[in-house]
Amino acid sequence: MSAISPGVLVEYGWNERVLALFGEFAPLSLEPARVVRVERSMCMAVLPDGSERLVRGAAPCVVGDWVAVRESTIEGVLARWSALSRLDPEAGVMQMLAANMDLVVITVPADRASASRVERELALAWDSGARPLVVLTKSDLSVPGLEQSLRDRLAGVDILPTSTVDDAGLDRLRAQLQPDRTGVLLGPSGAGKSSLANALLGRQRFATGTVREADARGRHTTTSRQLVPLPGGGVLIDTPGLRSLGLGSHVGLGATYPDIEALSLSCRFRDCRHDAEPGCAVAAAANSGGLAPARLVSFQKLQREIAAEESKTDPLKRKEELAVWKARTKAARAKARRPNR
Ligand SMILES: Nc1nc2c(ncn2[C@@H]2O[C@H](COP(=O)(O)OP(=O)(O)OP(=O)(O)O)[C@@H](O)[C@H]2O)c(=O)[nH]1
Ligand SMILES: [Mg+2]
Ligand SMILES: [Zn+2]
Repeated sequence: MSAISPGVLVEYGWNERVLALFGEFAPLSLEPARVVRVERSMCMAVLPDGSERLVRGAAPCVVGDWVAVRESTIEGVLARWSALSRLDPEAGVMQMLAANMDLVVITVPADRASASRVERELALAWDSGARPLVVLTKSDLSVPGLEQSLRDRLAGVDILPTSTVDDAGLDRLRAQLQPDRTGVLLGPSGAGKSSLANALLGRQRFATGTVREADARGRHTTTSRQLVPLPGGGVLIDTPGLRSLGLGSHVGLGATYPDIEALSLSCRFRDCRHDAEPGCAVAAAANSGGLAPARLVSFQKLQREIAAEESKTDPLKRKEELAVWKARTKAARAKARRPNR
């Protein structure tokens, strides 16, 4: 067995962990490579000598994947330690967006911050197996109190304000990725993901687009997912802003809503949905100011979305869902017949 020489892959995040994962392929005298871009079923991968090559294999690959190749054939995809996926709105199945990240950088534009979108992104980030970091982009446009109100709403999540106008927060973001961590940028179109990538790169590698005057929405400038090494260490994956970020049936909400999870231990019913059940500690907290009512609303929305996905695949769940809705309609009708109570 010849020694593996990772060459420039060190710049692309190669470390002891990847070396260990590559172990099973090493005796086959295959070369390690990292997928830096995906076009349809073909992957562009970077090799130890720094060259980029279109490679193909039996299994689909995704940006961030570590692969073992022979010429232009992928002989194996290394086990992924994290994978960011969303529900594909057209196919109705999970679509993998990126793999082998250590950090999911959730970008929230200060001029159009949506806490409920962040909560959805946090749920996907926690599900990926990587650690989420919320970055408040365009902090030069922020209004006083925005950062604090996001912090309050998101219950203890780290928030890092950044700006590519005055370079605020860039060193702290760099430090999160050094020396060999991979981060993926997630966020709405126009959030400033590509601008942030360019700022960390120190050059205009990615195209950026203006946002619409009227509503500060982006124009979907980025169209593919691309991985780049950062000067000074660390790796970043730029992605297009996605309109739809559906949660799959397997996604849990506990890590995104630890406050609600803790409160729910005091609900009367163990399977309480915090939706008008008697003895609900979560609803009580929302009524008394201990929990932002908007946070509970967005939790319930995501919970319903996950349940709907579950019922599509699990007939027993579907029956349970129907029973709940029947009981609710019955209760609502009974209430309507007794308007004075
Ligand atoms: N004021 C201000 N504007 C910024 C900042 N960062 C980016 N912008 C502007 O925001 C707009 C959108 O930036 P992009 O980097 O293209 O946004 P994106 O998230 O990559 O968008 P998509 O590729 O469409 O998903 C551009 O007009 C940028 O100049 C910032 O820190 N401050
Ligand atoms: Mg972009
Ligand atoms: Zn409850």
